[in-house]
Amino acid sequence: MKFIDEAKIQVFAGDGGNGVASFRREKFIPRGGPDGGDGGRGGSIYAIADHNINTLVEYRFTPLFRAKKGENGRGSDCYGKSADDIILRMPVGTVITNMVTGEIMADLQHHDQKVLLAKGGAGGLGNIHFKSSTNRAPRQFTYGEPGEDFELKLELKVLADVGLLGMPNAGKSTLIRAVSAARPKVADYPFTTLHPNLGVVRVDQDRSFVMADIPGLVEGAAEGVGLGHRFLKHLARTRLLLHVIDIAPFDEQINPVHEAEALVKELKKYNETLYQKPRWLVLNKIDMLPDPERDALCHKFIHDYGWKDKWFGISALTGEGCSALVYAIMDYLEQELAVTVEE
Ligand SMILES: Nc1nc2c(ncn2[C@@H]2O[C@H](COP(=O)(O)OP(=O)(O)OP(=O)(O)O)[C@@H](O)[C@H]2O)c(=O)[nH]1
Ligand SMILES: [Mg+2]
Repeated sequence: MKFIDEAKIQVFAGDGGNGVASFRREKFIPRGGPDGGDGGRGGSIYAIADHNINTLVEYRFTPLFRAKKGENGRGSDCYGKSADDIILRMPVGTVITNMVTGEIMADLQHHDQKVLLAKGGAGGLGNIHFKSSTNRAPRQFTYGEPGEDFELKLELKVLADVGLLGMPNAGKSTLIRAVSAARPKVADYPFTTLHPNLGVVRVDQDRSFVMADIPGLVEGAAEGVGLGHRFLKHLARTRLLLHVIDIAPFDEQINPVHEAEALVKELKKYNETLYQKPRWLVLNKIDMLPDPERDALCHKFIHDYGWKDKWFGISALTGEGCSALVYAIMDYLEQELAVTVEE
């Protein structure tokens, strides 16, 4: 299924049913009192997070939801029936924004989380409520209240601990395949990955983290070159970025150091916060380097690039170095979590 990460919808809660003015009419009761019932409540609209759903695609096809009006009250003390609520199932990670005010109405973080989007109108009152000692035959009743309606933007921001960042063909999808059960397509042409993929990396029985593979980024992405940079928003909530670099490009003209610099420049252009996020370098495709010089070539890259932080040399294809990488990530995430909890 195609991965859709944005949709606009309109939701209309139902109006409340009207109350009614009515009087008891029975054969031997000449002046029966008021018996007009209340109107029913209009249907409300809720969003509920469901981890079995991973796209907003259906909201592209059905962008409008209208809950029913509550029934009007009737005579003989009959209350109108309330209308059914509408429940919209959305992926975990969906952020719902009011398009008019810009206010965030919901941020669905866990499975089964339920949020009211538009409240159905209350039913009106029937004339039974207006009876008093001075007015035994009230003709008053009230109308049902209108239901709320909103224009909403839905945005799916995947929830991953670690995000992969890199030029097309760097081997991001190959890496996520090597360390998780995710099976994104891998091919030797750029922009194989067109939508984000999530993989659960199981380190041991009860330790795991989620990795996100996103489409490749190229120089000029901010200006729309390639697939642009809008996919970077999926990295917004990650705690660590892995910058995957093809250390042995097929084309001799390509200088990995320049490639890495160009990518980071795009990252910075996109968003300073993302740029400031902890980032490790992953030098991929070391299997392509001549064996005796492997280490020396990796170190040369790190030196030329002027990198001071953590880095790993791996082959996503053969799996070399991947488990060391995975354990280091797990340790880092656990430590970082411990610090956050202490604070
Ligand atoms: N020799 C070798 N080839 C690799 C390695 N990792 C990936 N490749 C190859 O590089 C090509 C691109 O790999 P992908 O995993 O599709 O790259 P990507 O970064 O996901 O690319 P996009 O989705 O286009 O951004 C494929 O032909 C892979 O088989 C590696 O460690 N060694
Ligand atoms: Mg890919």
